[in-house]
Amino acid sequence: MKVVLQALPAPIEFDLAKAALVIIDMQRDFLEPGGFGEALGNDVSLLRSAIAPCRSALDAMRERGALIIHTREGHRPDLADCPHAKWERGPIGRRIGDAGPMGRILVRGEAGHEIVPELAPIDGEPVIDKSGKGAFYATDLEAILRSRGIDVLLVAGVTTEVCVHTTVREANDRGLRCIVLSDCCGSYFPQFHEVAVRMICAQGGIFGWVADSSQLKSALARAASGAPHQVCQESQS
Ligand code: TIU
Repeated sequence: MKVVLQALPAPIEFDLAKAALVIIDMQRDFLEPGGFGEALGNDVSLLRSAIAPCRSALDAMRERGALIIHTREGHRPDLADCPHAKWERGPIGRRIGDAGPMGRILVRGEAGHEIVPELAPIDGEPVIDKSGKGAFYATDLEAILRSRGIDVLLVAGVTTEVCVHTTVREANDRGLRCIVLSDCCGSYFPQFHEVAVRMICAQGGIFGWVADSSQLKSALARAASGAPHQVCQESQS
């Protein structure tokens, strides 16, 4: 199915069969008190506004049978994959691997490592466990995308300027077209979110395109109905 999305800096057309929704690190460790995000001194409530738009994009893509991929940032229980330079930057007593109210911070298998219930993966949706900020670093994400013939990523998740940006930059360098769904992303620093989103689509779309969940839903509905595509570029706040 051909989809035309009214994105910035320009509308983008793609085949839904070659597109995947990638939801980055919507984990309790980042979104709930007591996890890694809070240990770093952040107000984790700032990320929660991304949950409902993410769910809406997720439902729309699931309904149409599109590929959904979830990622989680975290480490092996023995921390063998956690570089010392990453570990030592946390506050003493609340570092990666330390015990917290949601289990050991940023460790696979612990409660804090799970994706928030609203966005929980369902059977058949690949979950990529990553130790870095980018979802391509030391993972099989690229192999999964190539084997399914994916050339467009719709990207959501947290945080906009850290794991979303890193992943989009990695994907862009691999020749994938990335569309960041701005309302489905969030940051502990609202000003960083705004600037990070603008950076992606500046300079004619230096790393990719930006749209939001309602533009995605309209584009999918329009494509499914066979209605003619809108050619005008809608303004976006
Ligand atoms: N701290 C912060 O903004 N982000 C991270 O540590 N990881 C992700 O963005 N997932």
